[in-house]
Amino acid sequence: MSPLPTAHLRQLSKQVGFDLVGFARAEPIPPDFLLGWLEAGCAADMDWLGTRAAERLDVSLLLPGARTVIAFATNYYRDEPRSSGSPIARYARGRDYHSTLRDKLKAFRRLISEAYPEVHHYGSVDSGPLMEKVWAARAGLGYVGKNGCFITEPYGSWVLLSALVLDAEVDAYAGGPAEDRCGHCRRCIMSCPTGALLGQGRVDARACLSYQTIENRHAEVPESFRVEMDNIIFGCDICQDVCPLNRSPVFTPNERFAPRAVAELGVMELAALTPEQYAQLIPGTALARAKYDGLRRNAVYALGATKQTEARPLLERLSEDPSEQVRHAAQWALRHLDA
Ligand code: B12
Ligand code: SF4
Ligand code: SF4
Repeated sequence: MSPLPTAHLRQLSKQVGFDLVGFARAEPIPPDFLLGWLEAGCAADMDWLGTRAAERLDVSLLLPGARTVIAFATNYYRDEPRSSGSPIARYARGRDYHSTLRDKLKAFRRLISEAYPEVHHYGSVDSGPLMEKVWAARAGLGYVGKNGCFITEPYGSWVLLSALVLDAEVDAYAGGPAEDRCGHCRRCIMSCPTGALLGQGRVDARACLSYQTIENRHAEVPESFRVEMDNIIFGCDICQDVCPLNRSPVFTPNERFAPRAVAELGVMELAALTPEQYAQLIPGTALARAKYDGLRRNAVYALGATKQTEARPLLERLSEDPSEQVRHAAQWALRHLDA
């Protein structure tokens, strides 16, 4: 089979609405980045990152005969005043990005199958066993900054990634990651409230508020981290907000990233969320991952962290909530108000 023309693939990528696309050879990934990180315990309890490590490191285990990985980046930056003070990280304020990216990838795969029916492909968005930052770097879309995020020239780090593995060659491959533009800057490392950034783009998930507010649904958030949850309820953008390479964000016209009504709520309103409001506001957004009690628990921590005395009546009510995690969080927040 002759190599697929990248000019045509770029055109198809644009047609389905990806903002950046690049091409990398499907070579195995040196294991140290992932295995060293897992061995150091940086994955916290996200065991799923280790269980499919072999596939993450070698895409030919996902698609026999893999030759090429196409990496895509999608800009999600929106800055509507009504959501500017939201305690929800930017990427999660609109429709669930998984479905937005999955739809684009599905459309791209359909076009590839029509144009090149003999080519097989394996696609993944976020939760699949693909190291998306590594592929985006190899495909020349940017590089991994000291804040652990993938930084592109046109959009900074306000991009979401996805990737597609093909069992065909393409006619041109990128020469590797873009030039590292961090230089001597350490702003993100100094600004991370919980010391989660270890240098060289390594993130200790155990200490990252993004992990604690989204993935840590079973255990309590350690007290030394709770006190840093100032206006942080789902995800954390601090190490991106302080980055000088994010100073000129590009506003995406993609309506699916437009903030939904939930992004207009403050911490107190989220702590007081009723099951009816939850059912009305949360389904279809990424916030559903934290579940009803997880979201309220986080909001309650945030009320305690900022010692909001006007929240006392609400916290007293929540200290008798049927959910153990909300109850414990409210009892802690009340103690913290008085400390
Ligand atoms: C697990 C995970 C998390 C964990 C751990 C974070 C981490 N940095 O590992 C937690 C829950 C903390 C998290 C948080 C966030 N996440 Co997250 N997360 C992932 C996930 C599922 C896997 C990441 C992973 O494999 N980590 C293991 C480490 C060892 O690998 P790595 O992250 O790729 O980093 C190493 C390599 O890239 C290597 N490297 C760097 N350059 C190069 C070049 C080459 C050639 C090679 C070989 C290697 C290499 O060095 C890095 C450090 O060792 C990816 C989706 C995916 N399938 O990839 C999303 C992903 C990384 N997350 C994403 C997002 C948006 C976030 C948040 C911004 C959300 C938020 N606002 O709260 C935060 C950012 C926190 C931070 N500062 O990084 C986006 C990143 C977008 C971007 N522009 O970078 C991704 C890609 C999801 C997506 N589909 O878009 N996340
Ligand atoms: S997302 Fe927040 S807690 Fe995590 S590394 Fe960045 S600044 Fe630190
Ligand atoms: S804040 Fe500075 S060190 Fe951190 S990612 Fe941005 S440029 Fe790099």
